[in-house]
Amino acid sequence: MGALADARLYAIIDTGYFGGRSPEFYARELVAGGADVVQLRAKGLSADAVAAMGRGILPILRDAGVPLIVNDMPEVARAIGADGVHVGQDDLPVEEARMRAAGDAVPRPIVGKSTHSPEQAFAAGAEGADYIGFGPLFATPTKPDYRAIGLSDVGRVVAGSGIPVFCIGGIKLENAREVIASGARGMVVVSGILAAESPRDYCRALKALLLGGA
Ligand code: 3NM
Repeated sequence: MGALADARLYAIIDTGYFGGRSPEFYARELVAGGADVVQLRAKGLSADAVAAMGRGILPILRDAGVPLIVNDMPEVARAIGADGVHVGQDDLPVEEARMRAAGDAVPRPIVGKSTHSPEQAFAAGAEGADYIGFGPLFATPTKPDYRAIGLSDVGRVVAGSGIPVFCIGGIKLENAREVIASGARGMVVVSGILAAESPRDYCRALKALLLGGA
């Protein structure tokens, strides 16, 4: 599996954006486009439904060495042998999430945490998170109740948090350069990728920007 420290493009298979295409389709596209980490996010679905979806995409991701993170549901991560779990500010503490997600297949799961201010970002590092999401940088319909925090703190959060930081929220190809210029090394893109006619090409273009080649 690619080291989290080297991961640049983090994609989310979010059931809210499927538009008739399957999770397996997305998993193949994301892998082909160079996504380094993939999360499964299925707000409002039952644990069984999320587990079934996870089991469908896990072999595709494993073959490519791309870790699968399950949003919010550590027991599902454990049941399917996913690589980790992602929690929000109002969810389980990091160590409890890690304990619940741990199993024979993955004894020390990755735990990521959403953060929405520099204070939360630094606290998540101290709490033992393996990585953080930092955002939403821009207003986004994918997380409608959150205030956009802008780019001004990105540089110091990336420099000071001590763990990988993935900027998130309203990032598209059109503004990715700006995000990178503000200090981002890694980013999460949801609707931009999933709604693209070719998610694979969209990922490739983002990855090229992140690697400084475009
Ligand atoms: N978490 P899009 S913003 C899932 O700030 C999520 O914690 C956020 O989706 C956070 O790329 C967000 O479609 C939505 O804007 C990101």
